[in-house]
Amino acid sequence: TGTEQQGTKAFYVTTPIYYVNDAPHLGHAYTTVAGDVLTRWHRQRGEKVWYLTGTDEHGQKIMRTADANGVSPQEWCDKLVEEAWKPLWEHLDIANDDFIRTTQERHTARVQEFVQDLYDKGEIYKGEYEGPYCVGCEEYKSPGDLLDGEGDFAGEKLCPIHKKPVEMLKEENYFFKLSEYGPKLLEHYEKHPEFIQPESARNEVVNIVRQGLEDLSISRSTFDWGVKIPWDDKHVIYVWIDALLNYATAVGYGADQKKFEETFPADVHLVGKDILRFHAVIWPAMLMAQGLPLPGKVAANGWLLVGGEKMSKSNLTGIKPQDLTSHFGVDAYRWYFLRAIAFGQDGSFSWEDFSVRYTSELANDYGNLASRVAAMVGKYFGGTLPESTADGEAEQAVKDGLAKAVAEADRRIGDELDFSGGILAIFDFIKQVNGYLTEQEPWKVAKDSSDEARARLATILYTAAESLRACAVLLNPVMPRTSQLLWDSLGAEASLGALAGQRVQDAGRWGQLPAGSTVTKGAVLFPRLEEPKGE
Ligand code: ME8
Repeated sequence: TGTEQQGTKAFYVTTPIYYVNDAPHLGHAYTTVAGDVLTRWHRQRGEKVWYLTGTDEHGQKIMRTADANGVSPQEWCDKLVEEAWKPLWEHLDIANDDFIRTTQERHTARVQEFVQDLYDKGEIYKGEYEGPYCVGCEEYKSPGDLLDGEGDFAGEKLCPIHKKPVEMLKEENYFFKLSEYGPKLLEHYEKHPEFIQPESARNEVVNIVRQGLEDLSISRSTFDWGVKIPWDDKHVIYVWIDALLNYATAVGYGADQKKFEETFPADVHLVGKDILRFHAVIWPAMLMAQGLPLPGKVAANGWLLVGGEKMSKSNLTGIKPQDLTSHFGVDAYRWYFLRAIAFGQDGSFSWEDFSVRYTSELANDYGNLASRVAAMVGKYFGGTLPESTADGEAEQAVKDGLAKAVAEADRRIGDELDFSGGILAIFDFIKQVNGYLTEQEPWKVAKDSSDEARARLATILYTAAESLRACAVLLNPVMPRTSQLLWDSLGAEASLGALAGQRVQDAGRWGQLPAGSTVTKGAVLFPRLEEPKGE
């Protein structure tokens, strides 16, 4: 971007690295889009940013899926990554800076070093473990958390998340002395109330740790699809230890000290609430054990629900992200889930709700405003943006409204990860500008050819166009394609330069779009939706 300062630490954001046992669904895309909007926002603050995503490729779940499909685990992962995961992120305009795969040498070699180091420090010992294990979660469960099976599963104990039977496993394992880190973790949560977001997630974690932590089994010896324990190759490293370390290995841990120091630790780990314990308990304890700095924040998003249940690979009810983008478009897709669901809470997706919001907020409020303003500048001023010379109270109210929207969106999206609140602030401003036009009635003012009326008309249209200039900047992290169309239609590229170079926090500085800009009626920002095709 040309704005990156050498030597300063990047604002570093991660998504979970996703299991490649199947193709991505709406839930994975939800977290990844949120991270993309957050990092685009910070880039547009002029900060140096690093956005990481990737795939988690080891463990039993992947191994069994590959077996069932008659290919090796590596072949399976390669195929899924290249044919499903990477193409989806490209399709959704995800601007990640790197994509880590846990089967890459740059990762596995460093994972071994990390674990060896902990072993040498006496943080790891050999012991035996027996307990119920859920392969879906790749996690030993507490017996008290299990559900009683019914019907086909009568007499069996079920994982509360996957609703599938757990397996009793007994293994000789290596253990990490997690139990010793409880007090230090509690102290950290206490000192850094912002460490876990939202509040409900923080309370949940504090409760877990207060109840006392057990040592964590960090190796498996009953299968071999994983990173080998360096001092005992009958064992592979537990997939979660392997996976969490991606956040360090991807940014140069043990390999590129400069890169590592300029990036690590993450400012924000975005995670679903199902994997909060790994990120807010185990991961910081691993870092403490190595004397490495802890992340700034673990932000848990809620679940996208289908029929009241967590949307997952098994109960997808057939909706792929592409099924929605082909109907609503990529930008509307990126916007919808962040707009409609309070980040951190669960939310139900519905086709109807998406359609209603698309039509009222995107097409009517935002898209129509843009096309009306461009049409009027064309009709009354030959497509050349006129100068604003008759500013009064009504214009001041618009300027004040914009300043408020900018401050609020910047705080909510950039600092608080309150995407819906930030987007709402911008759309409230859009409503205000629509209301301004309705009151000022430029189409009536245009009927009067006096100098005074022409000056009013020029002022009204300038005010609306300059407001749209700011909207294009503020909504660029959320809807980059639409913002570019609007930017082009305002003639802003020629006078103000690239959209990506516009600072979000400066978007409210009035008068940036110069009079004389060539305004054209560009493509329709949000086309009318087709009737959904019947089955
Ligand atoms: O847990 N609603 O991978 P995973 C919202 N490999 N978000 C959802 C969701 C839903 N219904 N379903 C999935 C793993 N997600 C591990 C992570 S990280 C070191 C290792 C999102 O493929 C959410 O972010 O099961 C969740 O945490 C993640 O996908 C889990 O993806």
